[in-house]
Amino acid sequence: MTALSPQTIFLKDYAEPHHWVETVHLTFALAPRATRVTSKIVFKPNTNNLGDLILNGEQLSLKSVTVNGATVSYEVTDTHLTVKQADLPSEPFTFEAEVEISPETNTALEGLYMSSGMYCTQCEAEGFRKITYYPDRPDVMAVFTVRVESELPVMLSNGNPQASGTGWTEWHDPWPKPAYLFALVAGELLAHSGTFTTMSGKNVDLNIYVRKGDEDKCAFGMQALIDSMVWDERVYGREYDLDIFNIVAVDDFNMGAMENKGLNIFNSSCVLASPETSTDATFERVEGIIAHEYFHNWTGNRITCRDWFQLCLKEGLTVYRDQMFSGDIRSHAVKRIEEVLQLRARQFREDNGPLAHNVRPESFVEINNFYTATVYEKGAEIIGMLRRLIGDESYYAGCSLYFDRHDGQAVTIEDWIKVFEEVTGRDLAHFAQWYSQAGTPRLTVDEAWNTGTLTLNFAQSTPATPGQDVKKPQVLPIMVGLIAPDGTEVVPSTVLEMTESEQSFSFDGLSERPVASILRDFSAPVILQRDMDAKTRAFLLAHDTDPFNTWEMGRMLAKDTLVEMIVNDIEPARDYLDALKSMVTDETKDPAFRALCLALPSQDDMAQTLFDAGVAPDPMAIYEARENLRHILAAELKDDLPALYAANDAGAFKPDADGSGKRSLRMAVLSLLTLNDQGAAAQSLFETADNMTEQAGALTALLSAGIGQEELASFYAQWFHDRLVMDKWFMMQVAAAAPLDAARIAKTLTEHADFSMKNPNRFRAVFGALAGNHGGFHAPDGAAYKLLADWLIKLDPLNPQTTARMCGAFETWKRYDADRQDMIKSQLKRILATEGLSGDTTEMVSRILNA
Ligand code: B3K
Ligand code: ZN
Repeated sequence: MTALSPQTIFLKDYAEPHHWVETVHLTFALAPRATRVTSKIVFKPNTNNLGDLILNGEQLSLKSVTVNGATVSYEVTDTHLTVKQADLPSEPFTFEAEVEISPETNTALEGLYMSSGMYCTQCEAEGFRKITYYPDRPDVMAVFTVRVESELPVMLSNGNPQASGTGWTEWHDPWPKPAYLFALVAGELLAHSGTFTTMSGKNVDLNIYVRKGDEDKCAFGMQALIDSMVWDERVYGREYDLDIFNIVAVDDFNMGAMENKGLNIFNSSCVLASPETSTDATFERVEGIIAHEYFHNWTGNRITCRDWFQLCLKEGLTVYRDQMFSGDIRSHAVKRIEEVLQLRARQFREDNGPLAHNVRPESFVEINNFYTATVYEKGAEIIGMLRRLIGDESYYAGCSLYFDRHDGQAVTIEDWIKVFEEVTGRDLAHFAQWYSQAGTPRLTVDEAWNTGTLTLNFAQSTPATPGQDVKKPQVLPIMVGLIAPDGTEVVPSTVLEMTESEQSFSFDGLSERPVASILRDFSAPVILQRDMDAKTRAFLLAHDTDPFNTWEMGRMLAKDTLVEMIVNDIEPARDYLDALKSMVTDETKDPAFRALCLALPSQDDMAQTLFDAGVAPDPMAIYEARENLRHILAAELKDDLPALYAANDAGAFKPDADGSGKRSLRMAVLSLLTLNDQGAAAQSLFETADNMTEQAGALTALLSAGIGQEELASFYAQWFHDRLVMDKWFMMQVAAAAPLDAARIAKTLTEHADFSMKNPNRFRAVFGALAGNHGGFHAPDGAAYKLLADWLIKLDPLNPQTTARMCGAFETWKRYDADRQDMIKSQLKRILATEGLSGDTTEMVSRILNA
């Protein structure tokens, strides 16, 4: 046996496997600590690359191996089983093995494990190797037949049910797939069922399987699934391809959900929803994630990735598709603003720190560490830019060609780009650099006016990122419109294509000097640095026809205001206060949009903004300025808040865009109102609310104002039996804590009887909230740094994947003063020095430290 030593894998080293797989038969005799997995795999030597049979396998207790029914000599290490080429037939052969595994003790939640008495699996990216010996790589696609044996009433796997009897069920998946899409579930589950008729008239049975007690939280998810199926047929012409589509809700899950063929497995927090227990944000997330996993059926499953470096091929595209879907069924303007908020908060943060990497990375140690905002969200932005550059018609023609040409294949980014080159006749080599150059471009612009002609002089540059010192100019689609001084739009949205470091674009025939609205709809993922006075921003805020830029002007005014307050102790400018007031009280505007305008930039956003401007951010000063501004806004809007609060009562709860928009404005208003009325309105709403959005909104408003302890206790008494609502209870207290209280509150919560680090949702509720409470995480005593490090060290042996992911809390350490940097570094070094630290966490901490 050799030891398991983490190895760096490189994109450039890709080679086809020595063997392809034709069919797989698996039998699972389920038992909590001794599940027997019997495999029968037909291998075919790959004549392009002949060699030994190399199978992955980890934490397996091997019982037997045969080839064509006879014993064979083989070698086993902690990670592989190898049979020498000389000992194998040169024709296709049948490999059989029997292994034993222990799902009950599998706390890493990867492979086959148990959650609240049910068996379930998570194989992406490399979990199948913890189930049996197999070439666990996405380019090996095969047809699977699976037999499950147990006493449990529900036994599921991929594909269609084929046969069943007492104590067993057989499933057959006719579509070749890589092992990462394998899934198995068994348990005492109830189904919420539905049906769907596809565009060619095929009936599909739909089920959401849940534990008893959750049956009444499935209706919304079922409707979202049906909406997604309709949308993918209508917009992309993609039809579902099995007789059945199953979703299962699981409590212990490392991420949101997983797109296993015909058997999606969901974190219960991302599929269950009811008005009393779920907020509007949860409803929206459930809808988006159900759509995302369903859309993977074509972008990911029917067409998959050749290797894990191509992850963005399926993830970026599928995020883009789910964003389009959500925009279509909700509001494009609101969704786009939310997407950009998310992109800036997570992806720009990543791109501007030690973890910056290409959308298609060139090396990794642990692929699970690359399921990042860059791969997902920047990956989606690339698709959006491509569509802007080539237009809708070419975009859909390229997608159709991609689906036709590569169905059933494991492909690369080059294959994806090539279809668009073919349909447009364009060379997209420069554009494709978005996949291989990390970092967020800075775009500057200055304007020149000369009798009737406005010239925009753009310059772009991208700061160095780890391992990439020299950056080249990117292809940037810059959407621009021009507004005349009287507020009319004289040039509608036009896409300028910038390809050089410096480039100018002119608009002539103008009678008066217009104001340019630049980067409409956030047409490229860049940081636009544009000198603009408050008056011009306020002008665009009032007159721009592009909703994204309208919001963006308000946001820039808010940021400028906060910067002045933090750095120079200057009171907010009148232009900002007046503009905000007129936007928030403008009843012709969508309430959801007004709520977004009222929301202040986050503390983390302000820290990055200051750092970009060359100022080391002081987290306490940021917190105080932001609180101060909240009080100033509450006073400015004193007369408007009660009326706005009353006018935006959405009435009976419906989780649609209209209702949720009104509630989001109402809750944003309540948060300020609470600063004026000592919590009277929030307390009364807390008592009477019939939905979680308002109940939790009221509680958050109280906690953020430093009150609400009684309500917090009564919330617990009302909901202690509901694990998903309890996650909110844990999260809210830490998220709303004042800086000097946050670590203490988080620590007390870890001592609560309902805290468990084995459940990723609960762990994230406390520590995700702590890391997200900027002032609290960066409190001067370093208590939060230490507390998080203590718990990461405790969690790592149980669940390396979640531990590694949470290390990202420290990724911004370079922004802060020397004291904070030293404190963070010493915690990171302490984590790194932990005996037996997982490869996942070692890779993350080392990357963060080597900044
Ligand atoms: N493909 C999965 C993510 C798997 C993460 C593995 N660490 C969910 C998704 O993106 O749809
Ligand atoms: Zn995905």
